[in-house]
Order: sequence, then structure tokens, then C-alpha cells
Amino acid sequence: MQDFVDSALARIHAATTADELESVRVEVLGRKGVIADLSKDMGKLAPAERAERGKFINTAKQALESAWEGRKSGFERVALAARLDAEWLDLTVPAPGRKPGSLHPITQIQWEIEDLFRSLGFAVLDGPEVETEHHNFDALNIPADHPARDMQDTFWLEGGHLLRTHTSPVQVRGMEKLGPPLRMIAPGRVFRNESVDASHEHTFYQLEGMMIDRNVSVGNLIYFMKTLLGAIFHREVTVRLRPGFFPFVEPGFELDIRCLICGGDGCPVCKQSGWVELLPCGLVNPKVLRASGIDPAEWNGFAFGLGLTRLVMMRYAIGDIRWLQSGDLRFLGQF
Ligand code: FA5
Repeated sequence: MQDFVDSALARIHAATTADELESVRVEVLGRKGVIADLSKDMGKLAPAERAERGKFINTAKQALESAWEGRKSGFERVALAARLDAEWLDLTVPAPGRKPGSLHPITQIQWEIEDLFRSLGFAVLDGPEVETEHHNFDALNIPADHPARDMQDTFWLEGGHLLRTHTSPVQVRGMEKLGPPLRMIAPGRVFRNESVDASHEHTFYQLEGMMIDRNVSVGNLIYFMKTLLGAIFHREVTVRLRPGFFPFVEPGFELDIRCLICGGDGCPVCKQSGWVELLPCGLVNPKVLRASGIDPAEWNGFAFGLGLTRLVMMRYAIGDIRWLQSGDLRFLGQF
């Protein structure tokens, strides 16, 4: 009988699959197995023999069960390792699903300029996109019969309102509401009824700036414009200042920068001129101050109207303005 137990133990140790192991268990330890058979006729044995048989059965059963369990957990470990191998996950692979969004490049640069001017003591003002003729033109010394109105082709709305053609009406609103001394900027969307090409959109962004105080000079204006461009481009930018006509400033200037797309050689963005018109500016016309209730004998100031969309094009070397409002995520994903 001991021989049988020894051979069963050997078969348990030699089993190479879980099925093989199970069939040994059924044969030896199962309900109809050899050990169960040995227990069946115990009642018929003499007490001494019965005790010996009982002891043998217990010892054999314990040895067989522990061998079986050891072997079984060995098979389970191997099976688990195989499963973990098959179901391995690379946790560094980016999760599928929605990609996080990002700010539009115009918003990014607008916020940078806002931070800069806030640090210089300027308020950031907002104004309506649907404007009155008074705020968009008249209060800026551009009366109805003035040829300067033709420079800004206008989308007219019912009731004499219009889509603002520039951010300058926010100057007027700022002067009316806050009065002097005044340091303000006003970023925003503007609209012009003009044909679209590589550098012109019908809907684009400007950023207006105004400072009203006592004894403001062209020197102050140039200082702020240089600070602005230095902060935006983080590199040497060639600028030129030439006379420019805007009825609301006197003297008025056009601040141009050397085209950063072509380096000045000429391209569609600079219309082959090598220069990009970016920043018209000047000293506020006394008539404009007076129209907003400010005494030009006591106060004066400067104003500028930055072409924000063009500035973004220069900073990122974007060769066509139409990309910026294309909504194309391949383009926007780069910023
Ligand atoms: C004005 O709009 C004046 N209000 C600016 C100003 C403010 C002058 C304060 C003096 C004092 P202008 O029409 O030149 O000026 O436009 C200003 C800037 O807007 C231009 O230099 C250019 O960079 C940008 N711009 C003009 N038209 C377009 C357009 N169609 N598409 C994209 N950018 C444009």
C-alpha cells in the first residue's frame, strides 16, 4: 500500500499539466478514489488493525494533499505569469480620447501684452463691437464728410450703428468714463468691409493704447512702443517711424517693422516692400480731448492702435493671415 502512495506522489510531482494533476487527484483522493476505498471497509476490521489503517490513511492523505496543493499552486503561478505577459499594458502610452485644448495664438499674445501694460500701470478696457457712429468716427475727429472715413470700409447696420472698424472708440469711452490722468489699453475684434488677401482680413484684432497726463511727449510714446516690441519679439527688430495721417492724432506716425517673414527681401505679407505696417500712433489731437470733455490746455497724451493679428503673424512667421481664422486644428495645435 505504501508502494501505491509512493507511486501516486511520484505521479503528482511528474505531472506536466493541470489536467494531468487533476486526474491523479480524482483517482487517488476523489470520492471514489483509492483512499476513499481504503476507508470504506474499516468497520469490518479488528480494532488494532482499524487503528493502524486509520493512521496510515491519515498520513497518506496528508502527504498526497500537500504534494497536490504544492504542485497545483505551481501551475497557477505559471498560468498567472503567462496571463500577465499577455495582458501587459504600457502605462506611458498617452490615453486615447479628447486632446486638451490650447489658447489661440492671438489670445496668448493679447494676454502677454495685457500683463506687460498692467505692470506699467495701464487699465485693460473692453468696448462694444457694435458701435455708434459717434464713438467710431465723430468723437475721433472723423466727421461724415471726412475722406478718412473711406480709409476704413465700414459694415453698416440698421439704425445708424456699425461694426467697429477699429479699437479707437474704446479710447473715447475710456476718456468719457475715467477722465484724466488715464493709462489704458483695449484689445478687441474689429471689422472692415474689404477684400481678403495674405495680409488683410475682414475680421481681425487690434490693441488700442492711450496715455493722458501732463506733458506727455513723443519721447514717452517711443519708449512705450519700444518696450512693447522688445517684450513681444525677444530679439532685435528693425523699426522705422514715418509720418502717418489719422485725424485723431497730431502729429501721427506709422511704426513699421522689417518683415520677419522674408527678412526684408519682399513677400506677399509685406507686399514685396520688406516692411510691415504694425503700429500707427501719435499724440492725441486736442480736438479729440475736447470732444470727450478733457481740457487740452492742461492735459495731453499719446495713442496707438496695434495690429494684433499682424503682430502674431510676425512673431510666429505665419505667411498668410487666413490661417488664423481657419479653425484648422493642425494649424492651431502648433501653439
Ligand atoms: C487704425 O485703425 C487706427 N485706429 C490706429 C490708431 C490708433 C492710430 C491710435 C493712431 C492712434 P489702421 O487703419 O492703420 O489704423 O489699422 C491699424 C493696424 O491694423 C494696421 O497697422 C494693421 O496692422 C492692422 N490692420 C489694418 N487693416 C487690417 C486688415 N484688413 N487685416 C489685418 N490687419 C489690419
